[in-house]
Amino acid sequence: MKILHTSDWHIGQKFMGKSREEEHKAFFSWLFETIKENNIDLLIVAGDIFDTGTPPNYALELYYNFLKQLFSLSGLTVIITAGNHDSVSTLKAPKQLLEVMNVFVITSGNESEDELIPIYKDEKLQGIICAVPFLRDSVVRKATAGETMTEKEISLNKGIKQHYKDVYEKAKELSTDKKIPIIATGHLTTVGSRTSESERDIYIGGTLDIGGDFLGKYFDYVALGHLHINQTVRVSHVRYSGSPIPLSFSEASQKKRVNIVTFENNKLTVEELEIPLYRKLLVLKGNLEMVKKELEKVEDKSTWIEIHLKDENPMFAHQALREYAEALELIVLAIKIDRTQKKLQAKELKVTSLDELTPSDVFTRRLEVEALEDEHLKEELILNFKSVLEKVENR
Ligand SMILES: [Mn+2]
Repeated sequence: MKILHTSDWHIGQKFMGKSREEEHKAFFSWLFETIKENNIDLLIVAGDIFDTGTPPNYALELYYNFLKQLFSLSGLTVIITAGNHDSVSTLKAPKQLLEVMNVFVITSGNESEDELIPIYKDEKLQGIICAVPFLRDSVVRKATAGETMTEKEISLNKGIKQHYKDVYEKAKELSTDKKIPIIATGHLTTVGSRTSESERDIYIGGTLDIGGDFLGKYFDYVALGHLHINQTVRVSHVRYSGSPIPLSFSEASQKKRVNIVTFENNKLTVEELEIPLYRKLLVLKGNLEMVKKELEKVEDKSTWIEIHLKDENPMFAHQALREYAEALELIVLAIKIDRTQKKLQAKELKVTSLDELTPSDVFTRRLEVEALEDEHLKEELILNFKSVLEKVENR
């Protein structure tokens, strides 16, 4: 059995005002060819299909067109699980229709959904997939009034672990002794993994103590999503595929990959396949003269550039760089002024654009303006805001 594991497509992402449509199109056509050439039996997408709960129409069109294209490959099964960015209802709406095309969509992991998907080839059972989506708090934990944050954390951790144990037990039953691989998916931050700046914290105040060793104990392979860096988590069969395109400038230097997972006579091999980069993201650092020289070296005019400016005269340098980049026909999406500069005036701080901030960032910054001395109150406010935000985002 050959599996292609990918995640965090974030179709429809608006990146500092720019669309990622061309990059996603290029990725999908590469992915289609890759699936075909490698004779993939199963495609797993481990969450965050769309960037927001209400994706733009072009994003939905890309998604459905790609699924339709995959349907032309006979014998391919597709498993799609929801991430924290996805709206359960948006993903779920075409669930039954997609099943006709061998595409299985798992959105919440609550009792109404069957997370077990047996994979057959030539009428022989090849493996069982425990398709676990991003587990929302309400699915794994019964809220009790008056709980402290620590108590919430403990019961959340317990709930998630229990969920994985249960689904494993069911898979074991279904496999009835045959030595076939049992594979799980997941959308979470695990202990011991590396994060980039663009992944949101997904559980309110929740620090998970779930690591690769816990998941690896039960399953023969764990296809994870949420983190955008391709990596293994403590054991070599628990992995993140990472996102197919860089989703923030902090990911500019990362190689993007998918995992090709092969089980042959119960032996596992994983190949990390590099995805060709369609558009380069570039971060340049230094003072006016240094950045100017770096800009001159940029050959590919389609590159998206972010500048971290550290200059004696930031206002002047900022304007000069804008003009210089324009003359060179380069696309500079943001110029950030280094805050450690001495004598930085308040009016010069207006360099961060709203596009690079999450709602939580905005709230935290607004809070900084208030002269709140009670640190505890501040924390409570942030947690309450996150809780409201989660409800809005998970609608
Ligand atoms: Mn995510």
